[in-house]
Amino acid sequence: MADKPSLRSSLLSFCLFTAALAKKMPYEFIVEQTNTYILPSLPYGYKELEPFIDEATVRVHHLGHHAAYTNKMNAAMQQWERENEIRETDSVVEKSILQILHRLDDVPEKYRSGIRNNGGGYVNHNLYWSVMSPNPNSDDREPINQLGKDMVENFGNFSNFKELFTKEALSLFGSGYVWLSRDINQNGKLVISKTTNQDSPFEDGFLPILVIDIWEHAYYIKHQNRRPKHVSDWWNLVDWSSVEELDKWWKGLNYLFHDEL
Ligand code: MN3
Repeated sequence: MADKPSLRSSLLSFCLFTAALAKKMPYEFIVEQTNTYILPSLPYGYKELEPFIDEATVRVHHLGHHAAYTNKMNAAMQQWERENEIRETDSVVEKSILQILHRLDDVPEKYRSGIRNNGGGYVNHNLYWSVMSPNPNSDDREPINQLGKDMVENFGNFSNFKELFTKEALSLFGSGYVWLSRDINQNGKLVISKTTNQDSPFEDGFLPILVIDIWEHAYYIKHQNRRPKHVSDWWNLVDWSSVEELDKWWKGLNYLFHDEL
């Protein structure tokens, strides 16, 4: 007679099952302490951002560009870890990529540009995917709750904020990102900033809660050189409840940015 599964093994399978169901948001990966990061899966299907971002763009952006940054960052982290393994007290794997980018000057020069470009590329894309969601009916979306209030305090009203953010996105020269962040040096004040290439806002002590990717790879298949169209389409996809979740998530992680890092 076959044994009945014990309570303990039933519980264990249940936990494994629910853990598999509770999918992590892409931003949650960036605080892991490891030298091998994985490409997060997207919180929506490749087609689901249509009609604002087409399936072909999302596929190549995630499986091509984001995957390449992930692999190259891991290669750089592993090389750094391997070559420094003798210094047990300063192990790379004791810091997350986020902490490393926050203190980029501490990275030995030999690995710095690899980590800046590919580590930045990994983290920036994890954030980018996290704050969009499908909006096939073009519903109006605006921040509410505390973020909505802070936005009024900082920018007067939501449409002023949108206008300022759009202006930054259209005026950025070359490739980069525009961010809305909390400035940890100004008591969490909301700030709009730009970064070029794959630089991250962490170097400036900003905790990003919203980001648009304005590299041409983010829109060229659909819009060719029409960046304004990419920006106006993207506003439809911004998911303000995800932005608020990310904002709350950072509040729980403030300790990561204390000086003793
Ligand atoms: Mn990109």
